Amino acid sequence: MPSPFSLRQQVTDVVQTTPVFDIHTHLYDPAFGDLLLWGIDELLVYHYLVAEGFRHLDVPYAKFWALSKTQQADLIWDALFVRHSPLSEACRGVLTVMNSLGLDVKRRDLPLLRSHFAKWEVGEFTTRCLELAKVRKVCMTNSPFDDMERPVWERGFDRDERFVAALRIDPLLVDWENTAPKLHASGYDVRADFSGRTFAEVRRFLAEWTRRMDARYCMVSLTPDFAFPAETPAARLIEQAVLPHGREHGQAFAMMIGVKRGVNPQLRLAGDSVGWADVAAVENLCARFPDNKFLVTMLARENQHGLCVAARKFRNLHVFGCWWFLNNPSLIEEMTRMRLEMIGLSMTPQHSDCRVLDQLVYKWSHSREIIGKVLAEKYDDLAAAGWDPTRAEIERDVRDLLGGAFERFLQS
Ligand code: RAT
Ligand code: ZN
Repeated sequence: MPSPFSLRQQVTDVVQTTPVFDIHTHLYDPAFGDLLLWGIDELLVYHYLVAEGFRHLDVPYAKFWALSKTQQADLIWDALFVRHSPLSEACRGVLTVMNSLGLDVKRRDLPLLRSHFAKWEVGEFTTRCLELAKVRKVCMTNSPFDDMERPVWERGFDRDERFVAALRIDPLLVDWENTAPKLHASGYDVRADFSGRTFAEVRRFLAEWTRRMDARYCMVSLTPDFAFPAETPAARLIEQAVLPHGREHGQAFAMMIGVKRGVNPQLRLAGDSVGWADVAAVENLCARFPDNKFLVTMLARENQHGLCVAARKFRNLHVFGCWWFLNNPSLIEEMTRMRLEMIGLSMTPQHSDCRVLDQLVYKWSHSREIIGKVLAEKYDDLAAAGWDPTRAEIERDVRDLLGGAFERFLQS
């Protein structure tokens, strides 16, 4: 039997070194050009930091947004790193990135940090970040409704095989009234009142974009009041278009539930909030559509236990990630422990949700630290019960947690 120390050491080593498939990000294949964000200024104007920065800034919102990105970054740096210590998770993340890239953060010299970034070329920097974070594959978030992104898909490009696609359809499900006319204008015979060939045409739209993107799954974010069944456009479209499409193409449907969009619109992307949602909607979908696969993450801390219980009832439900306001060490630890205790290894404890390439480095190093710690405790408990986990078993399990279980679920 390995000593507790060496068992812990082994688990930590394996978690630190196993390459991860990051199953939800907002990063782009470098072929998308400027849509792939990277560098110190992008890190500083990340919306998590904008929200925190405004707590100290007394500049009017409109004035802030009228500034250049560099000027905005200057203000955030000053508010969150110079005038206060950068203790929050998002602030610490910036330091982890700089430090991992070998840059000296001690000098608190933003222009110097900027000058280091000026030396990088995006292709090399992509490889560097993926290597440092030990990320083997990144799933993008790809919207056919995005006017910047759509033309790139329509033109076609050479895919970087490290970046895979996910078909994001929020406007279709949560803003049907405004989306129906747009679909109609682009050649789909849909009607706002769902009459005629509407559902068949939405399926044609989903199938065409799935093919064009080679989308691994289809996804949406939903408000806390999401209900199923319901007489809402979202529920009707899910039942009559998204799920039939999923069954026909063997494609999972990902739901990110619990976001309240724009509670403070002045903050733009940083202005969204959280609300408790009813897990019954997820259970009803899983029960009624056993031939569909559902990937679910929920935003409210209070929903995590109910979601684990649901996953115990339905094998067509795969729980993933510590999303957004949950992506903090204390909550990742709590959620990872709860999930391991309730559903074992049949889940994906984390995704990064990165919007800036460099963030891969901090999001994964911070998460690996916690996943490793919780997992080590769990193997210790097994050892105490007379079960000797072997290195090969630990490696197998960690591969599962870092993307393997997810890939198997998609293929099942
Ligand atoms: O975490 C985030 O960056 C949010 O702004 C959202 O993008 C969220 O992750 C989402 O995918 O809707
Ligand atoms: Zn996201």
